[in-house]
Amino acid sequence: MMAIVSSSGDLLALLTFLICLLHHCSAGYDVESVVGSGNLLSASLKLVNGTTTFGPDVKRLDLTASLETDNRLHVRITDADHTRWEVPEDIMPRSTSVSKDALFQSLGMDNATLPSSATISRVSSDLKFSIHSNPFRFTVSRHSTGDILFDTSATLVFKDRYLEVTTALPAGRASLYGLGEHTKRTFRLQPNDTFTLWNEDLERSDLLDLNLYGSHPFYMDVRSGGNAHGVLLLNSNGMDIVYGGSYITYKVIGGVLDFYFFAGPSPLAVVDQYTQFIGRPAPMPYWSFGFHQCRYGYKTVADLEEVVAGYTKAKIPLEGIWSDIDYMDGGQDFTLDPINFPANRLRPFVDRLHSNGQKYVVIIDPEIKRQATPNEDFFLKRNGTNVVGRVWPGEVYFPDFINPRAAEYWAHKISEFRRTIPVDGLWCDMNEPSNFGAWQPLNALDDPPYHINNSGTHRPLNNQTVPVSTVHYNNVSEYDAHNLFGLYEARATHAALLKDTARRPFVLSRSTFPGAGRYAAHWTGDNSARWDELANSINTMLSFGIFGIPMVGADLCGFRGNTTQELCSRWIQLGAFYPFARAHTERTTERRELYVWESTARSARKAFGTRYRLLPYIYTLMYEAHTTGAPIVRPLFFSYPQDADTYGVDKQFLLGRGVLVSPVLQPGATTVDAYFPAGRWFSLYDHSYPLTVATRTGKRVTLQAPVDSASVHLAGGNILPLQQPGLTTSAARQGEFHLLVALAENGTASGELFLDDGESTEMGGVGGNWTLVRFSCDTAMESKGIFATTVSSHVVHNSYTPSGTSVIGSVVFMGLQSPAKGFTIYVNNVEVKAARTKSLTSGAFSVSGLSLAIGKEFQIKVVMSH
Ligand code: MIG
Repeated sequence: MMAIVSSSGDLLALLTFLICLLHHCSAGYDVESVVGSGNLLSASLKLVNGTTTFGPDVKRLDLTASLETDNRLHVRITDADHTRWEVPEDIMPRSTSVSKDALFQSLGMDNATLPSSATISRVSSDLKFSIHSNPFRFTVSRHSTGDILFDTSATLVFKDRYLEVTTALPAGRASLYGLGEHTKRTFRLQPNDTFTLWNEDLERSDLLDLNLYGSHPFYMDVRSGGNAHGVLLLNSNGMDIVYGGSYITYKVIGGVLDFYFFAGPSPLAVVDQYTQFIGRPAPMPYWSFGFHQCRYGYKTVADLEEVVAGYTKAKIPLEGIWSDIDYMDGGQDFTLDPINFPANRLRPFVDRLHSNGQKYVVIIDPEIKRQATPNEDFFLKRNGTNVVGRVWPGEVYFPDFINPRAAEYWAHKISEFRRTIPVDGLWCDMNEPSNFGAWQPLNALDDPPYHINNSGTHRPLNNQTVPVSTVHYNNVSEYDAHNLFGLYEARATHAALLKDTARRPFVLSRSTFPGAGRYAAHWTGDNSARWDELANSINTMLSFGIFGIPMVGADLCGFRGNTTQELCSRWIQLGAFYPFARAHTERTTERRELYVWESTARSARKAFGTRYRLLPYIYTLMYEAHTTGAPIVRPLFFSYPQDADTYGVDKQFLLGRGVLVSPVLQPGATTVDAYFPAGRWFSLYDHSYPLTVATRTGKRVTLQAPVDSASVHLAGGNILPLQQPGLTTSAARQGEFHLLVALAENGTASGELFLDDGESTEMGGVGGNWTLVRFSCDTAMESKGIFATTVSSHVVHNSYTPSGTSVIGSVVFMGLQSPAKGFTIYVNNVEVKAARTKSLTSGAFSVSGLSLAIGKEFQIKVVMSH
């Protein structure tokens, strides 16, 4: 159904004309014709108000708008007469855009007779698109509330290498998150900032708001009241996004205006819809959730051995030891330093690691030493010859990962290397791509008319990378595809590992773009050992959760510069809750492996003890991320969207739905000011039940900060599956399970446990061996003064055979009616006299001595008499 928007077009045109007189409007367009039906609309736009700044205007534009699903609206504006660069379908599959002609044909309509303003919507969708004329502009609104989500101004600029569009925001009613990659002072975007997107290696990531390694033109907008939506501009060209509080202006130097709107309305629904489109996060192997140690400057195999032994001796968990470029021969990929890392020394070391349940990961860089390149034609080219860069090995060529033959070569090299050293994962560094050399401009591409705010100084695009006049496979220019380089390399590396190992790959990538989460984890790059960096790491981590890359972390204790024991201890305490937990340092820094100081060792044992206890829960969150896009670590508003006071909280975060982490982020602090949304909160450590926030709006509380751990609280209503900690994840997986049940006010709680072997290529899915169990808990009054609390398991899927032998040995309940005079325990309605019961702190109670097979449904009933 198509409805005409009854706007007084003439009045609008007059107004725009007057505004233009005042503001020197740049180009604008008129709507010439519109055609559409139900969920599809197409319009022709004609230039009415041209300018010459940044080049001539495109005269005629085509717009298509389509409700691709109930939750996704696609609006694409491009040159009507010439094809333009767009993010390739092979890396970002999507339903093909409908051409206007096809639409006309299918409707059997004649373009000239159509109205000039229209709306598309459908009953089942909360999104509504309206096109307005003349001048042309469009709005996206939310049916159910009438809220206008996107509202473009009449100024639309569309030139070959400069596109500009502005949308209005209700200032003060819209909280925005996303638009990366930058190190930001707050997670919520601050107005009057420009977010530049151009993948870059600045050699440090500790400067605020500068464009870093990846580009994510995606934001989530949470409106007061709690409705959220997402907006993606699917465009890989360089851009400045100006956020003014009451507006956003996109200034893009190429491609098309290709917007996707995700309806939400919950924040979790937004990431679900977004990752459904860009691709779900890759499942990460179980082991990757262990703790990792790395350093730029482990110069010999003996260095690695010493570090591994140091961790064992200090009884601190160590899952993986990593090699930076030190292992390479002259900085070359797939080679070994013959003196310090000879195969006959490194291989036995790696074999020993493996037999000890530990892992080895190495760095690779996306360039090949010039003299060592194969005689094949898949390198980046400029002016007909291979681009000669300068990176670690000296003069290098860059494989063009857009070319399938480069990906094949990569797979071959990786496989060959793994025959010598069976590395467990690969770490893709320098894939912006980074380059130390400088370039002379070759053609106009090298100097575009509009200079984005690269590095905060409008630095040329060619700085520290390959020149944008470089040509890729299929004649694609680096100017257009630059921001995709890391994504393509991550894909090639993931495919190579998958093929060689037939196991779930682990790839860590520095450079990312929407969709990179399908292949890789991410770390925040070259941060610094400073307190502000510790705090800012939360902002980047939360942002990447929204970007569909939930496996993310910052280098614990900081990469650049020396640390202090206090900072490093606090960093361990926070970093133990990063989805990806790795300590890594720069080569000139003093050694700071976590066992070096007694204070950091103590923090590490405590914090990683908690992390490893939580592994079954964290891994279940990985499954949730893989199937629904839900970030592993989330901002508070994901669970409490109605509570506007959570919108600005970024000194705390949630692990999953209900584990609230409140770390120390300041030197000398003995307390933490923490925000608690409404509900009941229990200490994860001692099961105490410190507070009920009864108000609808939550409460600020000053917590005593233990010296060796972050404060962690569990929200009433949650059930966590736990195991005993161990020095490796495989050791921790051997023991029995425990359930931690935190009852909500009304006596209910729920949770999940996902199990598989931790390394099969699929996580869940048809034909895989996996088990998913849902736990739920209820409380009812049996008779006067007698309450029964019952935990039931529901086996959703059960094809992972060890689920028959894995057992739940104990259950801890928190938030029971207290104090109870006596307890009687029933398992599947039979009283279990052998069960040991114990009252913990007030209202907490444990039942142990159980042996409940995970793969079998059960019911545990605790009857309390008062
Ligand atoms: O220019 O391989 O971000 O983690 O240690 C430095 C050396 C290149 C940058 C990475 C960092 C790594 C370092 N690399």
